[in-house]
Amino acid sequence: MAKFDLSKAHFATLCVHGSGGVDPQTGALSTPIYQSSTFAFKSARHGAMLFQGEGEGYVYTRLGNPTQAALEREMAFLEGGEAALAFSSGMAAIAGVILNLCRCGDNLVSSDTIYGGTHNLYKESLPLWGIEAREVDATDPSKIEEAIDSKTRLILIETPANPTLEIIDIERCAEIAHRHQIPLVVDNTFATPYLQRPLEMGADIVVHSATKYIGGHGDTVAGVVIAKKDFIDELRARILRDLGGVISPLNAWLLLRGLKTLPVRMDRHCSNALEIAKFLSFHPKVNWVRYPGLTTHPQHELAKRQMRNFGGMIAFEVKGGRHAGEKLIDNVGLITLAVSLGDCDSLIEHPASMTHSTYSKEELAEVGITEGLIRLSVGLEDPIDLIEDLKQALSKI
Ligand code: LCS
Repeated sequence: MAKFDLSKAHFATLCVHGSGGVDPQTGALSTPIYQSSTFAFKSARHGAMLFQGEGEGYVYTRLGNPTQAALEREMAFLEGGEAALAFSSGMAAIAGVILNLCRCGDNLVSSDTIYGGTHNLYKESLPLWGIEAREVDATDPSKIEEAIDSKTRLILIETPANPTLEIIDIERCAEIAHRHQIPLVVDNTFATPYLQRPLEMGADIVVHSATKYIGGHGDTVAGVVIAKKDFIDELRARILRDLGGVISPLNAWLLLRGLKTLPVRMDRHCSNALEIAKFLSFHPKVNWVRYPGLTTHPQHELAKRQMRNFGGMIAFEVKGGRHAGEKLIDNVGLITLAVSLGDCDSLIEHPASMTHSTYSKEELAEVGITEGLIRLSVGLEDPIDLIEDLKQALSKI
């Protein structure tokens, strides 16, 4: 059979074929789930060689597994990176990157509006290991530069940001990072590589909570890091080997299956979200709506420049603040009241008391997560039904 050169393939083709295609041994179309903890060596010498990092072959699933490798190959393709490493969760991926770059006494500079779990890592755990996280308003990249000193080892930004949907200028942050000879890490969870490719804009490392759009079906917790091969090799040899946050073969396979439909799902998430954002903007009981695709979004022009489309996440506040917002989320029927995001099912939640309850009251106010802010992850249902559900819930306020 003729061979297709995947290096010339377009994004949707890579989503379907990027993991390596048909299994050469069995002809299986779907990547096999290598549900094995260990792998037999061909001889004592072969085993000893693999332990020295020489020769081809697998040793033990904490160090690598063929299903995990297929996922990593595909994620590297999709982000346009040299290599990738999968983790057991997005938090394991983020903590792994930080611990691989920082030693006791070092610091990192980060955007201040980020997932509440990452903020908790910064505030509660990193200080125990002597690492300081400096959180600044990165919508003004000069604030990042002001916070950098000789002990700064990385810049980490999340864009679009969870949950305010702030957009941060990746190219400008990369330029600052490189002037100071440190890497820029971008959490690309909200956008996915279909909507935004940070490495092409100068970022050095991309991290994902693959739990979200990469998996896409609300059934898997996982993380992925994409970077240069040297960095990934070190991350595998030190962080994965010693801290052990490995993805299971079954979860790697679930992500591979999810990836096959990523562009189709993202197109629908984006069109549904735009329709709902417009509906909410014109509703008399809604105070404000934040969606990067609306011209009213303060960084709409930047979002247009660095994203292909604007994603499936919306933040909004109803008139009457927190109390009215609670009434709304208690009255939706089709939309599910739950954290997480990026699933086929639409999910709604209240960040100040849920995903971002790790921020103090003062911190919430400072980064613009208002008491009344409601976060909506727009799913793949018919938008008419979603609007109907929001309409009836709004009528109860
Ligand atoms: N990065 C971002 C942007 C996230 O939204 C999350 C999780 C993580 C990293 C951590 O990934 P995990 O370990 O959960 O795979 N965000 C969540 C959220 O907003 N609701 O529930 C989890």
